[in-house]
Amino acid sequence: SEADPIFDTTYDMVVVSNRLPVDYVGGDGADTRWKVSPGGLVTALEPVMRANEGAWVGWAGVADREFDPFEHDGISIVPVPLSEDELEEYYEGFSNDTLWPLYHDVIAPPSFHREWWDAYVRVNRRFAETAARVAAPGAVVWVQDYQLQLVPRMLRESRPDLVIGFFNHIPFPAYGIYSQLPWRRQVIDGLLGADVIGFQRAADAGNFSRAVRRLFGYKTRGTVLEVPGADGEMRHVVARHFPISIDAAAFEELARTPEVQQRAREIRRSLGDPEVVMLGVDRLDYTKGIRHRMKAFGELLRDERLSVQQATLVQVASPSRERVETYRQLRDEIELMVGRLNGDHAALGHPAITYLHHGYPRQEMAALYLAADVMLVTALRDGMNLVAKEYVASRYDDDGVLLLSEFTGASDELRQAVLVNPHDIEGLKDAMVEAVNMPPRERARRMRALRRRVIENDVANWSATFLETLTGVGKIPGGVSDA
Ligand code: GDG
Repeated sequence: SEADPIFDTTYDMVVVSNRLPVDYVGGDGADTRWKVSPGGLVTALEPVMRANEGAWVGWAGVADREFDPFEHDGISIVPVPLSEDELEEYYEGFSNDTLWPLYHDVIAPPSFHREWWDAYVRVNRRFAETAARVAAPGAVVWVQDYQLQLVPRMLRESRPDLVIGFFNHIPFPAYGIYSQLPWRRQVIDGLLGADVIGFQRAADAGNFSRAVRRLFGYKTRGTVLEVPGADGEMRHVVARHFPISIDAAAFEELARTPEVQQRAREIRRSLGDPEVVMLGVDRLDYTKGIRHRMKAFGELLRDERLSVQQATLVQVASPSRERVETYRQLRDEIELMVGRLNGDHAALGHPAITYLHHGYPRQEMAALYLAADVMLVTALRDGMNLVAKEYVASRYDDDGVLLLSEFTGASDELRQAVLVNPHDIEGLKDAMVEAVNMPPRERARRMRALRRRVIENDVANWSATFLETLTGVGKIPGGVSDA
């Protein structure tokens, strides 16, 4: 494959993320088949990548396979291989069973294993080396998320000419929690290799800066951190929030198609035409508060504050991280609860809860959003929560109630939602009843305000703001000016 010219090409813009924007779906050689993965990051960065002829460095979603770089839909794809062992230790282990629970306020206990850490370092180095190989002199490299926190430092060491950004999609915890991490200094040092470190909420950036002060004693002024460089000079690193969003116009457009509207009516009919359809859409993850919302709903039925003729709950829980033990346990607990709830409260033709352990196409998601009178987002901790924004973007009819946990990043922006503390089951029950009974005028007033917010700050805005900050910093030697 040395003859492949794409190997020798370098790029002015490089995105690095654990997963590529395409998944390997089978075949070999010339017959290798790829499918665009539906993630929001792809939509966010596609236009930027096309405009800058960028390259995307990441894993193809299948272990023990190597692929040559190739072009897909105007974007250069540079696959990074992972072995089955690395998948277990770096991805399922350190990323999803150490960092994920730790960064989500230890809702589940994090596991600390030294072999997992070793694999994390090794795999981060491979990503960094691959990015360094394809980055042109002075290129902008944008590293994504908690799986790759060591990449910024590794890149800076091998390629001090690069402008390096990092965005953390999940929360950054308070120091009292973060400090449990045996490798807490290495991770922060890894991140500090970047010029700009982005977070979802101002609180996350604040937690990060405090950890930098506590562990390294570096000075911080607002969002600017003073970090010693290789030459003894101070570098300025920016750590601030850049709340991510969605392609709001695309969701609205989808929701406006006759097919989706027809499907939304069908969904309601198939549920026995109840007065109120409540909806939850989450990856099956313990951070999402799925049990809390089911418990609250079950008690409302038990107490006869709601009936199954009046209200039904649809819970889409898309399969996630099924080889991690905590996720298997959670699935069993949820499925036990669903069975009990329906056994106790459902009537023929009137389910209490319709539980769907599937992923669905975007059209079906849009139809579900349109069919839902009340959207339940009860996460115990969530970096942003895009589902909340997708629901709002789909409701071009200015109807529907968003019930939203205070522990989501989205709640910083979506103040007109019915805000809840999901740990407070009584409060959650009251909020659900309030949402069910909300008068149409108030629903419309709130939804209009929510929509304004989501449409104004869409995902194009997010990436533009981040990249402007990054290139602004990179162009001034030594970082941002003191002015
Ligand atoms: C992480 C952070 C942050 C879900 N099921 C299906 C499906 N989805 C889509 C949703 C939404 C996305 O997946 C989930 O995004 P969330 O933001 O809700 O949550 P995480 O997956 O935990 O994402 C989170 C995000 O990164 C971005 O920075 O907001 O806080 O945890 O877009 O619609 N999509 C389809 N079928 C499904 O069954 N098509």
